[in-house]
Amino acid sequence: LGMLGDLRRAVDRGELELHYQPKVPLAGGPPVGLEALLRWRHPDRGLLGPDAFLPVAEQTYLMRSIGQYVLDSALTQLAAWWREGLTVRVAVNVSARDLLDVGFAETVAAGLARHGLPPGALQLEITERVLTHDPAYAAETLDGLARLGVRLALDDYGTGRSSLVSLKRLPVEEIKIDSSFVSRLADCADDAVIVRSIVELARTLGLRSVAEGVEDATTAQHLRDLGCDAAQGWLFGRPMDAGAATDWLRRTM
Ligand code: G
Ligand code: G
Ligand code: NA
Ligand code: MN
Repeated sequence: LGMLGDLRRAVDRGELELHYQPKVPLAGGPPVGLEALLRWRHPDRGLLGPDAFLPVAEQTYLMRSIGQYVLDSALTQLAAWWREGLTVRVAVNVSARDLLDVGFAETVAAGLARHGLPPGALQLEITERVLTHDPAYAAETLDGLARLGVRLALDDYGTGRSSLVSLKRLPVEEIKIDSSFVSRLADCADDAVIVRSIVELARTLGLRSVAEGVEDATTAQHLRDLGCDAAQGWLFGRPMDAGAATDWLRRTM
């Protein structure tokens, strides 16, 4: 209860913020996008990651406000970057709660229009978990958004929270290879086989492959050798607050 009350105040007082982590092409060149990652600037406990509070929020009505905050904040930042000529793409994580909202597609479309952004500037990251409540309805909503031009990525691929069924059902353009396979790529033959097969699956289907959790140059080179398109991880950039992400974009684009 304490946590929930704190979190409710946090939403009201604007203690939530988005950080941004780059996704970069392994061949070099400008970023393919930035992933928005939620943080709570807690007055006593410092900066908290989503694992510390989202599982609690997801059980409650608060998740709806949090989802609205995340979308609105990401679009506001994205519009500021576009006005400055930093025409990057931002990826937002979608929750199960977002997809239960009857007006979700309209909310996204209206937000893009209000900020004068083309739908292709926004990407939504989806795990299979967010589809479970009502898969048919969720797929319909995501289909509508994709027809509008919003991009979809299948997150945590290979974990069972993202499977071949979702890949077939949804109009995704990007597969994010789960960091659990990427982190041991150099020392674990099984993980190397798994990553290779996901990269080949993506290539065959004409989708971008993005490896998550790339921490060192050896892993990045393995991924290049496997033909993986892009990477996200500490080697290329930590999640940064909006100011640091803006500096990073100005240096990089
Ligand atoms: O931020 P961190 O790197 O600790 O992310 C942990 C998990 O929290 C990720 O799996 C991500 O999908 C989820 N997450 C991060 N930000 C958001 C957000 O804004 N909304 C939702 N629904 N999930 C998020
Ligand atoms: O949405 P998803 O759960 O995939 O979010 C990615 C998570 O991975 C976030 O919690 C993010 O902070 C974390 N992360 C990003 N880059 C790295 C990295 O290079 N190493 C590790 N260990 N974690 C990372
Ligand atoms: Na994600
Ligand atoms: Mn992921």
